[in-house]
Amino acid sequence: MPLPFPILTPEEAAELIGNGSTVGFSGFTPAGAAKAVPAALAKRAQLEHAAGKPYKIGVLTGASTGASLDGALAEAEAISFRAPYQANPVLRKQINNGHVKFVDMHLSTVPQNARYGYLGKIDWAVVEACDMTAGGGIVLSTSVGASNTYLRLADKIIIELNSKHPVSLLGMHDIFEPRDPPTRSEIPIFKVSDRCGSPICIVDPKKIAGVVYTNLEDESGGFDAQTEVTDKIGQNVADFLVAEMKAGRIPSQFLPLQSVVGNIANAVLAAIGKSKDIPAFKMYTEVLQDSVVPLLENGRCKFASTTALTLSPEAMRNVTGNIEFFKQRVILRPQEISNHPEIVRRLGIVSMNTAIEVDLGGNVNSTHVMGKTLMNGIGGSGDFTQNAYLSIFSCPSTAKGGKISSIVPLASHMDHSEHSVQVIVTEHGVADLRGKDPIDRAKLIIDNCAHPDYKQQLRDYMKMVSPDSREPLSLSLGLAMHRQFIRNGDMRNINWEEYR
Ligand code: 0RQ
Repeated sequence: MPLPFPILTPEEAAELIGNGSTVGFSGFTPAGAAKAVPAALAKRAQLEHAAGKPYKIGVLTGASTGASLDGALAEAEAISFRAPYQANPVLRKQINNGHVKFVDMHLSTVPQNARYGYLGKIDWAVVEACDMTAGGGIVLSTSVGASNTYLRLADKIIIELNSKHPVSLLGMHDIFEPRDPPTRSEIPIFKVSDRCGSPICIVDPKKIAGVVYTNLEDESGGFDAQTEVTDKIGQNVADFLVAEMKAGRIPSQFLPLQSVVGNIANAVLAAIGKSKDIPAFKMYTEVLQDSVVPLLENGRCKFASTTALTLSPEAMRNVTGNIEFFKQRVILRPQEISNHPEIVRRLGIVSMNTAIEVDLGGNVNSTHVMGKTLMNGIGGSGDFTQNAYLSIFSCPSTAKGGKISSIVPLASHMDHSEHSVQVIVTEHGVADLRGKDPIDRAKLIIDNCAHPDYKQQLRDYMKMVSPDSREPLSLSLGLAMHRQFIRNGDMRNINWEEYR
């Protein structure tokens, strides 16, 4: 039976969305992101601008998206406001030069913030689906993110019905939106594989302004090849987890893992996957990336709960080619649930996230280079870190060919505090900060994690911290390595006296 909704071209859909609208798009990473309508909105913006007319929209999503959404809209200078996360170089520049307002948020909190109106009125939801019904049943595609909430809150809806994604994805999603306080009850997930919601989103069909038919692959790229440094970090994390199991602090059946997206995360998962001492494990995470697909296939990973299938086209073909197998092993949840503090704490998750820099107090900066320049955003790293049973941060000990130390006296921006960060890992080793006093933590981080080029200068810094200070902090020298980098382009061989 044909759908009782107007069939629109992407351009016709874009015509409906007026200047100044706020749009909730699907997409958590490029997985499941709307593609055709945002690309048409970008073209429309260029035409309007060429005619001397204003055209910008507020863009809400689950997390980062792909080239057709953040990329095209940023290039067309069509974004006025953006939340909650991005990873696009053009947009990043516009945020950093103040042309686009950006709110960096814990991803689990986005739907609730939208419900309470902190992100403004949501005029449109533009959401990718793999199937839909005449009655307003929507089968989402390769991510859930915040789509279920945007579909419910938006005045009007446009569906991108993407035939690239098989309709047999039906059954992989578990859509559950908690009530708001004071009537919220527990979220009934007690095991990684528990389901508590519906396989589809149900919307008021009167809100559906049209359907745009597409046939487009997700714009998720592959990853850079692993390097010696990322391999070493991965091995250090795996060895640490094995030692924790042997010490009885991780039970023999293991605990669910959370891991971010990226090269380091890929290397960590590869090392855990290969370890003979780590039993088959489960993941409760926000992004499932390529490295997990073979681990699911060979049984090393028994089950994965996520909000996005961030897979390269080849890995996606493996999944869709064997969809019934993967539907028994993967659940796609809303980001409000995949990252929910209640579940993370209940399941005893081991969180594995990535740092830009770590300070000697154990505080982590994941978002801002030299304290001011936004890289991507906090993403879900805070949702997991604050509530994990065991929170691990990894990073290479240096950046920019050794000119920047990732271990610094004082972080130039703080995302994860010493109260939540438990373990630091670089290619040189592991600093287990649990149960340690601040000064002992600082010594451990220098001894075990700092690059040899920086060990002595960090030890010299510690000598200048007042002996009666509880914290490893000199107010005058805390940011001296950053100041030297801005002045000379290199943090090495600092003369501390110059900065006193
Ligand atoms: O810059 O690209 O110009 O070379 O930061 O660093 O080492 O390639 O590592 O890609 O894993 O990113 C923390 C940014 C790490 C990421 C961060 C520069 C470095 C390079 C990238 P170039 P690497 P990664 C997903 C989960 C927070 C949010 C989160 C992140 C670039 O993991 O955004 O967890 N995490 N999201 O050179 C200056 C330093 C630096 C530095 C690294 N100390 N100073 N530059 N870089 N350290 C959320 C979802 O969307 C799903």
